[in-house]
Amino acid sequence: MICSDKWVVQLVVDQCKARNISHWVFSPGSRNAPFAITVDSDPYFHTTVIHDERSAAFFALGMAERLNQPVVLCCTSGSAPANYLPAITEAYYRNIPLLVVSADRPQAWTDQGDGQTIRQLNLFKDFTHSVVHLEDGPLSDQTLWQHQRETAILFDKLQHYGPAHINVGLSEPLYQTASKERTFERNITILQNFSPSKEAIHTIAKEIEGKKVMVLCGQLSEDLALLQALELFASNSNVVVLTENTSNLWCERFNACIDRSLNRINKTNEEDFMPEVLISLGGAVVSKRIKSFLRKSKLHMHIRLGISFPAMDTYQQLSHSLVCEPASFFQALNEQLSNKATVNYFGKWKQLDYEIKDRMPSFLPETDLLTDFHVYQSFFELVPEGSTIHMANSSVIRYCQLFDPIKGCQYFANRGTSGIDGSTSTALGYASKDQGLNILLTGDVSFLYDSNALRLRDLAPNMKIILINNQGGGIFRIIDGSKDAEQRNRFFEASHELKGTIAQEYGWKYRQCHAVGDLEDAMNALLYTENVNCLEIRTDSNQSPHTLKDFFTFVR
Ligand SMILES: Cc1ncc(C[n+]2csc(CCOP(=O)(O)OP(=O)(O)O)c2C)c(N)n1
Repeated sequence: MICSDKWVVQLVVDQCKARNISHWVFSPGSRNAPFAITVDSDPYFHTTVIHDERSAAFFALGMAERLNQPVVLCCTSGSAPANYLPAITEAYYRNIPLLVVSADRPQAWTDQGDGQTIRQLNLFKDFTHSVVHLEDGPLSDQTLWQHQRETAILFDKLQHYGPAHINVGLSEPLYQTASKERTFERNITILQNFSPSKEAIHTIAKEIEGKKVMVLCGQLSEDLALLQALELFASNSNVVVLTENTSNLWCERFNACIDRSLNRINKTNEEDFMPEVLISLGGAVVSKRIKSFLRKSKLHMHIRLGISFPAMDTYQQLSHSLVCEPASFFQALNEQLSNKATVNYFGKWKQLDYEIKDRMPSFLPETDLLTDFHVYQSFFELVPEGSTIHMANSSVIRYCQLFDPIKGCQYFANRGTSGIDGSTSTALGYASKDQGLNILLTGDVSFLYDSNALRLRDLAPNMKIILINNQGGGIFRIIDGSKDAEQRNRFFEASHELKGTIAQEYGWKYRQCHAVGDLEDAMNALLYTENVNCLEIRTDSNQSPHTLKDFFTFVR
């Protein structure tokens, strides 16, 4: 079959076909020629041609009403799409699904005196439920993902709510054709107010039966109902539940240290560990490794659960978003699963976890210098059950993911935007309304950034601070790229000689620790006595990344 050689044009047409949208009303012009060529060459489509865009749009409105399905309006650039506005306003207030596909110059040419070029992107902004701009250009994985995702969501909204607009920047030549070699369709279904009815859950239960299912939990508040439902769901041998400490879900069957486990998976065995079905819930996931692992996996489906950001496509394969409480989803699913042992996906992941757990205690850093790793190792051994742990961003939260969460502790971090600017203030604000022991683990840059918060000590007398001073942004010695960059020291790590003594000036009972030999005593003094409530631990910034690397090698 012949089509325009422009892949963005093929993508829009494929998306229409995938959703059974077959009626197009064209108004003649040059810029929209690639659409005319593509649609006209496919006998699946029904086309009507009307010169006057104003009339064409009302004509399409009538068609959509009679057919009870979306109709596409396609015109050239300039004042042409502006003439669609009256009909679009009518459609908007009556929920009639008209899709405007307006051809445009590439955005770079807007307001540059090129013929028939106006600011058309926002023409229908107030009277459509979704506006997407696509741009002609080389086909890259990232642009394809973005265009497919944005249009998939737009089509989902079009069918539920009414008019939508796709503006397409196209460059010349416009009339060149190609033979159709692939389809660019992608479907995302977003079910608002999803209620886990028997029928809906039955369909999902059938889809996932016998498949490798991974549940990935991001940041969540403690939720007993969810925990119980997930525990039961995890008893299926084809299910693995991955959590992070910020998920605040603890169960022996879950894998709570994702990076530690992924460290043992390599190219030769990764397929065995990749899921076929992904169910994700909660907010941000800390592990970068799991994100790239899942983007590489060939998912049969990805179901996203929860109320916020239903269209977020972190793993680039979102297929269904169910806007509902995750606990009620798993409760309903548990009632319908037969729990037949078909594939031991759980065992594979859990074995990794157990093997690492066995090896962890024998890892002793091969250095006399005090490193960041020593601090976390000691902290997770000594921290009292039931504490509330606040983690500042950058390497602190990443190190904390390497240790099994302590049962009964709660974990918090500003992972909405991962800023280093307010971790101390946030932790103090939380502690000021909490009765129990609150502990903040922070790096030196975050600590100094938010040092004004130290004045708030009296508002949260139950707060203890552990400042891990590696004399700069230690994270930049760990992450690929920055760790070897010539500019690392000055521009990224921004190393300094400042100390946390400022805490003393605000009345904190401050202690310093410089040596491995003093660590346990200092940590105990902070955690178990009234004598210290701010402990600064000076670690060796050169040695720390090496010890972290040694750890990963040791538990591989
Ligand atoms: C407001 C803000 N500015 C800049 C950054 C970029 N950034 C991320 S980590 C980091 C350094 C953090 O250093 P530190 O708090 O000492 O933690 P470490 O990495 O040493 O654990 C910076 C500047 C950010 N996340 N947020």
